[in-house]
Amino acid sequence: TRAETAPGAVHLPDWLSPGQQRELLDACREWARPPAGLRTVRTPGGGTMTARQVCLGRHWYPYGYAATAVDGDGAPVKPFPARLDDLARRAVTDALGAEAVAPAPYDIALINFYDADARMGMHRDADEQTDAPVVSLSLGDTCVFRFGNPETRTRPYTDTELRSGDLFVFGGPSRLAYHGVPRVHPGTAPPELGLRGRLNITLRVSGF
Ligand code: MD5
Ligand code: FE
Repeated sequence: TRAETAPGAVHLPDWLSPGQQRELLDACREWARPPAGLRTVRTPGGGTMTARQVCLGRHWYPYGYAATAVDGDGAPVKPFPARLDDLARRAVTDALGAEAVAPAPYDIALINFYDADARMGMHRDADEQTDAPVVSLSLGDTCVFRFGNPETRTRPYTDTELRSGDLFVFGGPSRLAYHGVPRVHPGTAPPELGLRGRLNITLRVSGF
């Protein structure tokens, strides 16, 4: 059941099969290993993000991209696998139609890991230099995803539950909307996946 939360913001529940979820989770576990593995993101104000992160293609740090893990161990960032570009193109086609697929290849993945207490404050993703849709894939525990508006960090917003296997695509006028993850529901992951917590994989076109 396709749901258009706002123009260009499309939720496709259960888009990944259990086998695809398993494969992606196994890959994430490999990507999370050092060098340039999972790390805690430090914010310029001296704080830390509660969701931990691993990057492929380019390393995101507040607020830019680098080829090495600049706020991690400094190692070269792992390459962005071509199959994730294929996956992103299929995702955008299914959610928004073939005409919404960017000409440039998807080249960055940000993988966020949320334990039971992790949150993501309201923010916009504006460090990319294209308006190609962002593809978001969820694994593990269910979360509350808060979709806001392009103008303000505050209401109006729409809260949606994202579950393991769900796809969300943010394109068009929703590409620069404020959004966040106010809570995770611990223990709600499909038992057979064997994941405690939540993983979110975003696929992006850098435009660099
Ligand atoms: C998450 N991740 O669940 C979310 C899902 C991030 C992040 O927010 O920056 O890694 S991606 C949600 C997203 C991306 C791009 C645009 C919009 C939402 N949007 O316009 O609402 O960990
Ligand atoms: Fe974001």
